[in-house]
Amino acid sequence: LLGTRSTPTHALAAVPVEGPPLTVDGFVEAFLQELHFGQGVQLDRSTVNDQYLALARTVMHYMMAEWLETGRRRRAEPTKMIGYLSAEYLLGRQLGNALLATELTEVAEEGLATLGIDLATLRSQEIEPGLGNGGLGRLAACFIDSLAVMDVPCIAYGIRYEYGIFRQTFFNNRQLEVPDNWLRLGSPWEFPHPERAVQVDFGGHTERTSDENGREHVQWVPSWNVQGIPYHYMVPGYDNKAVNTLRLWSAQATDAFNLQIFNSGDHAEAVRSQTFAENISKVLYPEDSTPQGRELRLQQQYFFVACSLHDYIEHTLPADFDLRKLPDQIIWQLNDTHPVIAIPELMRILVDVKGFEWAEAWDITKRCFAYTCHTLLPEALEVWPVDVIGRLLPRHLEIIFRINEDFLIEVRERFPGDELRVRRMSIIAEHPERAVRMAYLASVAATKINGVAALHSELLRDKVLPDFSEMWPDKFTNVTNGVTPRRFLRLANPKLSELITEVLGDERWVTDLDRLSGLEAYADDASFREKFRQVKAANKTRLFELLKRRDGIDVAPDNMLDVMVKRLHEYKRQSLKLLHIVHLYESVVSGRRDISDIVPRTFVFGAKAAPGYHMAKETIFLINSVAEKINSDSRMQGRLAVVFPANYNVTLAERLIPAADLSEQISLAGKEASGTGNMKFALNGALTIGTDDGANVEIRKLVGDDHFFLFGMSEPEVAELGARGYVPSSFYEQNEDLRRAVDLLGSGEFTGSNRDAASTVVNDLLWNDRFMALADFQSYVEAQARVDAAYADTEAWTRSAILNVARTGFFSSDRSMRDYLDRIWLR
Ligand code: GPV
Repeated sequence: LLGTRSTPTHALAAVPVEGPPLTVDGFVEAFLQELHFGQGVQLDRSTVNDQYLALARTVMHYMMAEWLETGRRRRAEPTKMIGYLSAEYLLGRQLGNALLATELTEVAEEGLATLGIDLATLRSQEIEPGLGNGGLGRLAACFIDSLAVMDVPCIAYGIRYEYGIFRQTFFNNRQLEVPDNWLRLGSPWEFPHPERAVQVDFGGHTERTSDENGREHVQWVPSWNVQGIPYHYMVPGYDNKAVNTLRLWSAQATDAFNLQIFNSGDHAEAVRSQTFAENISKVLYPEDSTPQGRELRLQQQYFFVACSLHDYIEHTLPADFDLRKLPDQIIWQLNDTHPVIAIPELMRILVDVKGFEWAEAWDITKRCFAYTCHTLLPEALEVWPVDVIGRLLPRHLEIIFRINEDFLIEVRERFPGDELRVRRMSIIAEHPERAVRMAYLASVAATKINGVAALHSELLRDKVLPDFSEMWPDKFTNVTNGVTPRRFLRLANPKLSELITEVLGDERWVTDLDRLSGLEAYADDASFREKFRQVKAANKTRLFELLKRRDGIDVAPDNMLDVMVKRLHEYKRQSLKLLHIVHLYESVVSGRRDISDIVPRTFVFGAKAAPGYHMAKETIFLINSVAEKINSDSRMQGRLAVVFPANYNVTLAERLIPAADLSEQISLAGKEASGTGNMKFALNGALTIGTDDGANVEIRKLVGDDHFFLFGMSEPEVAELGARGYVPSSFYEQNEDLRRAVDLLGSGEFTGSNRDAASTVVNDLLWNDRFMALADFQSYVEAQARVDAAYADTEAWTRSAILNVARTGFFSSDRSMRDYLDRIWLR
């Protein structure tokens, strides 16, 4: 293979690199160069796509200079590095952020205008790289943004899926999935390095030999392999000249493997083997918080992890590096369990390849990894059947068994005679089939284990991994999630940003979000409140124009905008939101309430369902059906509306969130690990209606009870009701509003008198309702009435909205990164 360290030219002094001049003329010249010599087209013949690609490449020239300089500076003074391992990065569009980072936005706008080109048009040409499912992937994107902004050395590693998260469309109110061919118009933000390819082995068996000292050596004899080609993405900081690297791996057939078959005359087989190899990075698994036990997924996981460790050890570290010092140089952060196979992989490298004794290798490995858990749902904890791992990675399975053996000895020493505990804690589950519990493997090896919000970390310690926290209390810590203020405030909400900068006097808040507290004083300033409302109104107009263009949806301009956007999942309870809407509708059409008593609202949903998640898809169908009925009912005109734009993604989030009045965060308490959408809404001046769950707990504490609509059972109350035995139908029977809403939903009223279409969801609510929507219904409806009353007092509402912005600076992902550095990475 061609993978190499840098060639001997390093003896030559590095030449300082400079980007094009930061002037309008300099920019225009660089842009035309790219158009002519990059795209091979003259301006008068160029398409919007030509112009977009040339613009992206031009901006990259500016970033590239800083990227090279960052690398040079870091090599001169090596410090400990973060190796972020994540199977998902939900990046969103790159252009706006790159322009912001290079301070080129105005220059580009002006320069392009002199050529008769509209920057906004080029920005909307970009297809966002949807290389993630939802919260977990978006969190990774926020984190790497913050690390660059803080100039912390980090290489983020992942997979360059050829197809990202599917594009959602609706047909007859049902979700259809269209493949996301995001690379089809070219992808200017990446550059491949085929000369840095890494070979990844799979399958086969192991062989044992002893040397003259009687020491056993294990040799893995794999049966097939692929190669990983790295694609580099620059991750720019902000106003600090630092640019980090995101390295995504793409799978290809190895040349040797191909050639062998090709030469044997079987051309068809050669093509087949190539297809087989390339399948590994072909498509993102569209599941969110549910494990999908497909062998290809394990191949993906091992593929990117093996490439990444090899890349770091063989290509990034100096050639003569003493691996005993590895923990001083790198900490691998495991973004949930998807990359946990890195643990036995590092052991394999140290013991089998580098010749370390097991004990020393384990001592090194234990100090190189930290593990973040992102869930509380037991069914979302990944397990891999022993026979699947054994077939794909026989040596790794042996290593896992050995780690487990040593670990269980330790458990027996600590808790003599407690065989029940030993069985509970074993990395290998015996039932229903022998399988590796990846979260346990991670917990045994990691220096630190963290949850993603205060409540989550507590429950993780006490309910998900109680035996592990008893054994190693100091391993457990919390880092509350955060979101990047660059993308989700500065870029997504330019009008609010301008207003904030105006009153705070400068833009330092963009990298120091606690400064938003300076807005507190203005909450009582009537003229400021008026400006704040104008910003919100302008953001609504901007959103409604987009929805008109994008989906042909008309939205009444003056309604309260009530938004629930997130993946569709039962625990998130979109069905509870739906029950509330149907309840309002029913109370009007039945004549029990006058429509004029209801504060005019537009309900917005955005949600993708995993293609194989039946209940979630039926819920989407039901939401669309209810929307169709309500929106076409003349009695509701301008008073109640439900809109559900298809294909909620980062790009749409950036328009939706700044326009929202009310943020729906209504998961059953104890189920949402954190949530991060909740933070984005609060920072953009929406008020939250929410349960005491995930990061809602911390949001409420910071903004204050008077500016947050709390409802529902607390986590201990949920546990108690569960223990008593929850009977949803008893809530149905005892609550007339609920009964009427459920009955209407199940009657076929919304589904063309086809009762069956609604029955999946309605029957589940009545007879199962695992996430207790019916139990929280009354409390939810009451909280919504408080929302109506609060919204009617415009000045007080605006004041609350301003205080939400002023008090949520804590949720910057810059703060999350500081916490990781203090509590995990630099400990
Ligand atoms: I596990 N999360 C996700 O998006 N996908 C997953 O597979 C798993 C977790 C989410 C959680 O559901 C959110 O509560 C959390 O805010 C987010 O991860 C980031 O931590």
